Amino acid sequence: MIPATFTLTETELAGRELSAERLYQMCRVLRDTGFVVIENAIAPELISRVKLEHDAALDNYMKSRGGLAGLKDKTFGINHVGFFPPILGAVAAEEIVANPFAVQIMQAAMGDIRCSFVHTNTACPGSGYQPIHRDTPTLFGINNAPTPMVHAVVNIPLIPFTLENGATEVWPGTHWIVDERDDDGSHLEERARFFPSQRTVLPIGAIVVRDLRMWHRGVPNPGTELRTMMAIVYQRAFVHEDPCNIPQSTWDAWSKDTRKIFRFNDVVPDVSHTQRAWY
Ligand SMILES: O=C(O)CCC(=O)C(=O)O
Repeated sequence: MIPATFTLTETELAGRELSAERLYQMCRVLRDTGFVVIENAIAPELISRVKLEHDAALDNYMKSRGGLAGLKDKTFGINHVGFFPPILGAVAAEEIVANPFAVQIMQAAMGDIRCSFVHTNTACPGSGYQPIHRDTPTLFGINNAPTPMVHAVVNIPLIPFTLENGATEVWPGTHWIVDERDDDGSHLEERARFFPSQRTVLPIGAIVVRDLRMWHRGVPNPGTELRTMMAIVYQRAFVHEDPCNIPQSTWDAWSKDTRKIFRFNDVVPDVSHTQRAWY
């Protein structure tokens, strides 16, 4: 188990809420290391439904692009597929897109937040190493002083993540390293050789809240099963990113609190709901 891991108590699970003390601890771990893991935040039955629906949508998408062969040289790293699943059904469940524990942590860390996109990363069998990267540049390109966290991603594994099937590699503490521009990433590869990394070994039901600046990479999945994680990106509400649109039926099913996080997103009839695609 990775050190930055917490297990929810029965009381927290029943109340869908962290106590002030636990929230403080989790936010401190997130601030210190760049990520925090809750190992039992989501019911495994819901993850099974998300996986079924997601994999069917991913399969359609990949077929429409000629499969892995058609995506060759277009993905970020060999056989690493980035996909925007339709925000419908189990994928759109509030436990997934506005997980109460993740939201509590992110709101404590960043104040008012919005969600710009709902995405997944799949390390397909035969995947290679991605370049070490951050998912966002530093705010305003400021490279001589770290700012507080502005963007966070919530990762949710759809199968257990193991050392054997391609658990993401992360470099704790690197969200604070902002002394050089890293537009081309090459100095991250060089510096990471001298910096300890961890693999995000995770059970089903886990969530990871990660500062988007943290160095990380997708790694080989030599197995036979797709290794997918949801990657849902949130940011401080004053930061504009092009938001994904939301199908009306999904919007109608959401609570006031979830709608607040998606209030900058257009709501469209279900038939007009289009997710973006990298290719
Ligand atoms: O899938 C992973 O383990 C990491 C993916 C990733 O970091 C990316 O595609 O930007």
